[in-house]
Amino acid sequence: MNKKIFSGVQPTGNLHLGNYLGAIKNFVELNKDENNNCVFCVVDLHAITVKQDPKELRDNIRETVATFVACGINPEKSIIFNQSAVPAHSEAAWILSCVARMGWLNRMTQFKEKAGKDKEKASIGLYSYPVLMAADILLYDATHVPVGEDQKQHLELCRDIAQKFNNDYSVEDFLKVPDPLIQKEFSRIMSLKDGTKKMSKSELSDLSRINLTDSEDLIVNKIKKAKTDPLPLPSDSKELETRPEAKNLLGIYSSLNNFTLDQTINEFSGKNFSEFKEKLSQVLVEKINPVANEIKKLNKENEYLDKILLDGQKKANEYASNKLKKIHEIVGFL
Ligand code: AQP
Repeated sequence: MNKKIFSGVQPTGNLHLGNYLGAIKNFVELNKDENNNCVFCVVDLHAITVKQDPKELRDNIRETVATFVACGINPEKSIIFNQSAVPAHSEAAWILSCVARMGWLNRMTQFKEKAGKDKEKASIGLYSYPVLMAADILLYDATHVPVGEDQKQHLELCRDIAQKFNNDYSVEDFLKVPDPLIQKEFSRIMSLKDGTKKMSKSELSDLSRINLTDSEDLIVNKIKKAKTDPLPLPSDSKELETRPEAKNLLGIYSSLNNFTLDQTINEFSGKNFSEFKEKLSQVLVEKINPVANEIKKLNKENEYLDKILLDGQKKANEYASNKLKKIHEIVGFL
């Protein structure tokens, strides 16, 4: 079956191992299949839901494109663009926000986590961003959306919004209800400092994550300092339920090598963390070093990166503005 793939990444800083293993690795595989039409969006409108420095934001937009290409996404075989360059996203988001219900948005756990205790001071954009995300996806008739596990709830909301729009306006199947593509295993990579917290760009401590631009020394150092527990590595995956840091590190090793968790457990059962960490650092350096070098090289090629964005914008704009035009007709705008 031909798949229409849409996914987005926020240009909010260095992309990290969680973004790579949870999402971008999957983008690359989907992009290799000639039957798929892939749209990868740098979601800069999402980024400004929390304060951004304008100069850093511009740099981060380009660096996100550089990271896509360095990881293996082919810009000739996919549409890569930044969200703010296609106005249909913001317009469709407004229309869909009149379809979405407050009760649905009130259930979004990511808002609760990101807004923290002082919800009153969070931006309205942070609250309503899942509706913009729904617009992003629905404008391209995406059939499949590859995301990390943390985005599952937002994808469900997107499906609900699509179905309600189709029902409210009696336009069966007009907005395509997309399926999430979430990896079965290792879809949520956790912080190196706390195995119960997601690895994240916005976490203050850089030691909590492996950035895709980290040098060999930094990677080795971060893995050395990664939190563990005093026990030897387990022989059974059940034991990992109460050992989040061990589970996370073994998961990272498995995902990088395309092993199952059980294969990795068999390899290291009874061994101590120092031996395992050495192997983990090795494979991380092997996988990340070439990507880091490529990102650094591409970061100096602004003209090339801007051309990718401009080409992508033209194609994305044509598709999205056509879909928006139909939405206008359905809603009753003149
Ligand atoms: N820790 C993670 N494990 C697995 N997947 C992850 N993703 C993010 N973190 C992990 C997936 O990466 C894609 C892009 O995410 P994003 O950058 O748009 O936003 P995010 O999920 O909010 O990522 P961060 O790092 O936590 O960013 P900040 O700190 O800026 O909010 C998504 O598919 C996401 O699931």
